[in-house]
Amino acid sequence: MAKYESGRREKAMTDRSDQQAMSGAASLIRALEESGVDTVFGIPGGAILPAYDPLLDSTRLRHILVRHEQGAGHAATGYAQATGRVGVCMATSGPGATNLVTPIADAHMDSVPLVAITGQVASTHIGTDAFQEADIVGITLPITKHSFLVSKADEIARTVAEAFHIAATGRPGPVLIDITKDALQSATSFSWPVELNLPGYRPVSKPHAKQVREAARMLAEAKRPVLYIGGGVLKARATTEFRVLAELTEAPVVTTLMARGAFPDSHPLHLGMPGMHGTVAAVTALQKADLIVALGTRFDDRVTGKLSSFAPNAKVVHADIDPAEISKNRTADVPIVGDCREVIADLVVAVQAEHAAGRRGDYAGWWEQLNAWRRTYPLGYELPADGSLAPQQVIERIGRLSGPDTIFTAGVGQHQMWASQFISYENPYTWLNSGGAGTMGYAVPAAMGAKVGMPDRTVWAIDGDGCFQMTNQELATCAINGIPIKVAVINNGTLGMVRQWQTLFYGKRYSNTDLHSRRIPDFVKLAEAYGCVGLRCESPDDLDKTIEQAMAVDDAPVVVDFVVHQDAMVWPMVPAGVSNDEILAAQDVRPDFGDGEE
Ligand SMILES: Cc1ncc(C[n+]2csc(CCOP(=O)(O)OP(=O)(O)O)c2C)c(N)n1
Repeated sequence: MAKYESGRREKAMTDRSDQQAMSGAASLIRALEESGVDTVFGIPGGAILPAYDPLLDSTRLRHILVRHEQGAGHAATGYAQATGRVGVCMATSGPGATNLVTPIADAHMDSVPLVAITGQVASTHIGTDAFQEADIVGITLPITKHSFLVSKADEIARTVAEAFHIAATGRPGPVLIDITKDALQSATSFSWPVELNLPGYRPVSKPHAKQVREAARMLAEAKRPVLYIGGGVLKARATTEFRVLAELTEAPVVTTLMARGAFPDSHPLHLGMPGMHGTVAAVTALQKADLIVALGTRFDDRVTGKLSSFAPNAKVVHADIDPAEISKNRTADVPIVGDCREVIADLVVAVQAEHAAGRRGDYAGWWEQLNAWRRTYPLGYELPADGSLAPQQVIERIGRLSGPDTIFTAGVGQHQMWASQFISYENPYTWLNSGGAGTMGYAVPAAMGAKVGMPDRTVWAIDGDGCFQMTNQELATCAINGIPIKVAVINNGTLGMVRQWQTLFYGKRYSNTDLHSRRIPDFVKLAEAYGCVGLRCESPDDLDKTIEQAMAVDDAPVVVDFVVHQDAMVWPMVPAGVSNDEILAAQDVRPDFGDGEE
């Protein structure tokens, strides 16, 4: 049994008192306070109502009343991704709880620490199809790291402590606490700290030294290595250690969609993002590598393309905190289970030992090749011939004008890929997106959560006109609660990414992708209706001026309707299910790798 240490240990200890009598609901609020929570996003309703009463008296918890539970969930994950702390959301039973399903699934796919608290009908009513009954534990079982159904007041505080411990340790993830109404209403006695009772939950953090030494030896022997890093490097807060490793080895680095910002984009060792819309240099480096050192990443299908043809000549070192990831998709020659920060720190020492023994990798020829690919196939885009706005240009200028400390969130679609490609991420935790689930509607609530967690930072949501229409009701939450986010709606009037696939793979038959959102709704009026500043930009001549106007507003949320050209496409591209060897740098442009495969 482990003793739970809260994020605010000192506070918890000074406030500690033995065995206070209170309701289960009050014990929930106290346990959240003692766990270091400062913000809860949620909406009340019948089953969770007892918890909202003591919440009113809490001076340590800020509850932000959202407009839809999905907004609460994504706000909590945005908060968590920006701050590194556990995000918390709360909903009532039945439809309140099921509205949390998408953000819980999203957090599960992207390993985000989240505690979702739901009210449940009284324990005597469970299984009777009672009003607003839903088996949310059952529904979310496959998409949570762990879930609890609590039907006794005495178990609430310990469950909260366990939930935070599970969400934040090992591979982070969402934990559900479903509490019956009678448990919230019953009397209990509260004491803190509590003993955790989690038999069998012991995530391995310390890597095996022999495996780490083997990885260092392989790095010294390799001719064409690649350091392939994923979101795990950010989750482990290992970016400083990683930079040391990269500069020590001088091996090229690729950062997945979930790892953007983990290594500065401007760094000469950085080749950019791999995968379906990765740079030619990053995709091809992995493809032609003789050694891939994969750190906190999971060989996702969007990275590997057709798995059987992925990096055919590479040996693989794979380090991950979750043993289930190792050799899941690609067999690891050297498996390392451990926390990325510890793995990388140990790897630095092992590589130094190799160097001291005169064994240092010689990658000069490799870099010559990589630099040639970088030079020949840089990321780029064409400006529309009709003088209208290029979406890539809008996103690039927002990135340039807002500076390296700005936090960006994105929806899902073309704008998400362009935001990953054309904004230069120099610092960790500045890029938040829904990578694994690809959840449209993530950007606005996640930006809200990020801004609440990091109030001194500028937060831009780069959103599509489709995504924006899924969760923009949280603008009301932002306006009322003084959360001045900035939203760039990249308005191409269509479900752009789907349209791109229709253009390329369905003979330009545009079935149900036209949103008509240049006409309806009027995003400027919508913004104003929600108490935000609304701006519109339709011409490149007004671009910088409009962004600066949006930047100048710091006391209200701002929405900018950027009316952009409809036909822009995301390049490079590896079509789904195809080998990464088939990457297209642009439409009909197949790179020449000098190996006769043109
Ligand atoms: C909730 C949800 N529904 C459907 C999809 C499928 N999908 C992926 S991208 C996309 C289009 C997004 O359109 P928009 O927000 O306008 O962004 P754009 O691609 O035009 O930049 C759709 C429908 C999804 N990812 N998520």
